Amino acid sequence: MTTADHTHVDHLIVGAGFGGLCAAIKLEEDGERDFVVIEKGSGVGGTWRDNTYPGAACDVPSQLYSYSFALNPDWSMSFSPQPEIEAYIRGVAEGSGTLDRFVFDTAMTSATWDETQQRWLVETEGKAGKKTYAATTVIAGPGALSEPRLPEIEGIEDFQGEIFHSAKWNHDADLTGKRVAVIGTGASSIQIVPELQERVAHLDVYQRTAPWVIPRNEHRYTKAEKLAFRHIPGVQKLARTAIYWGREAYVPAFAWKPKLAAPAKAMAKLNIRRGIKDPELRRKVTPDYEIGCKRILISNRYYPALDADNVDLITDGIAKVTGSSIVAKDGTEREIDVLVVATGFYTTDLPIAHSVVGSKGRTMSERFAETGMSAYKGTTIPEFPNLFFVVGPNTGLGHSSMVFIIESQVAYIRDAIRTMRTNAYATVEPTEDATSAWNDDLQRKMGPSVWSQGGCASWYLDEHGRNTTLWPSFTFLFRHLTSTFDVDKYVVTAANGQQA
Ligand code: N01
Repeated sequence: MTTADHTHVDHLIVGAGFGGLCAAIKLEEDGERDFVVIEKGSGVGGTWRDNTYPGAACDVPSQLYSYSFALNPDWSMSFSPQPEIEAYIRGVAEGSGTLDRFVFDTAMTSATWDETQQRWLVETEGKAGKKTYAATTVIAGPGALSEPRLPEIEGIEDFQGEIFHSAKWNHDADLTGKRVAVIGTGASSIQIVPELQERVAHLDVYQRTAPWVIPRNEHRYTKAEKLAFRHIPGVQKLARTAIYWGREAYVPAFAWKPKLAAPAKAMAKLNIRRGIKDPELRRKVTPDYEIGCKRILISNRYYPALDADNVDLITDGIAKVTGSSIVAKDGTEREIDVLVVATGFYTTDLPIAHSVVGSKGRTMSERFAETGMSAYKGTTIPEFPNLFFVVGPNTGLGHSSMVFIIESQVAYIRDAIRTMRTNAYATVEPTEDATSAWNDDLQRKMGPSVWSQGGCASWYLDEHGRNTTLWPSFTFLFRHLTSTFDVDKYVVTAANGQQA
């Protein structure tokens, strides 16, 4: 329905990545067809559409990195390259019958709770201009790793050569035979570095903190395996289940008993010895904190690339960037043509939180400044009625597939919407008590874990050192806790505005 200045919809979904698409498909299945998906990019895929850098691939096994309702027997590798994942998501979207309600190249600029209408007024801006939606619910799936973070380095804005972030790769820039620098040594960088090493004249890699890198146990699926996945009932599910439980077995090591992580650490050290001959370089790349504290990376090619003659690893820190060079803190200046900034994303200061205004008239980030970034079950937040996050606070994983978490959250949201329909509730909003109890318990579990106490700084932690991004336990537990909408933990109102 469209009134003079608003288009009314039952549900407005923000983002067309794995999360937003899953929500759209499941709403459709429930007959909740009055929804719109607002997506700032020009297609589905989220992070898998944006991260097209050379070497981009998943570090979670392919079998786990798909929806449970759309298994893919055709993965080519045990860890999928980015183009295959993007194509997979596109294929699922095209087969879902929901794409007619996706609005691409359009960003949500603000969402404000309107108490009178008991709706979200969502302003959007895109190719077709500005538009306001009045939505009963907002399902926010903007992604936890979607807003590139640029480093604050003196002079970087004056650099005259090509400069781009890993998540915004400039494919028009020909790097062949160039002098290139990469800042950062996280998951993106270690995939980029081996690709660039083969192509550029010289590569400088600026490492602030060494990552733990274990071997990538890569396997190309044979024709026979693919046929079995496709035609023999249960084979692919079995493979998926075995990998799932293998991953869950990491949790006790990282969450409670760091000694159990010793084999992973030994594997990573062996990876260094195998990949690097130079003892000084081996020393530089050996981390000084517990394995798992930052995301554990996987690569067979990163260390050999660093050891190549045309690569320098610089660990002295960056003093400044000039028009054509980087000056390290020891004063050494290195001329470059191209600067790749692989410095990660805004994770603990979610950009969307700045533009969502709740029932108390303050933004979500103003609330978070007081409470820390937190939600009830990673999904709902007091003051923000009828707003549901997919991949919200403390739902990230250091060990397994986010698609599992996404499906769990979407199941919870579906049940919430069913509950609202069945009981004619106009609004649902988690209580402050339930939210703080959930988060106190979560932080208690997080406390002793390597994700919080592993002796490193990481994107998991906020500026107070509090881990607001990861789920600190088994994923099956998260699934269990989100299996039904627990309305008793919510303040609910009926359509007349009275508490129900
Ligand atoms: O980003 P990061 P990423 N000066 O934040 C350094 C997922 N992912 O894009 O460690 C100098 O991990 C920073 O140094 P330090 C995955 O979840 C998945 O690589 O903070 N250096 C670090 O080395 C991953 O964890 C895949 O000291 C600076 C690097 O930049 C997440 O995305 C592939 C700096 C940033 O590493 C993010 O990975 C890629 C500065 N001012 C990514 N600022 C898969 O395979 C930052 N750094 C699925």
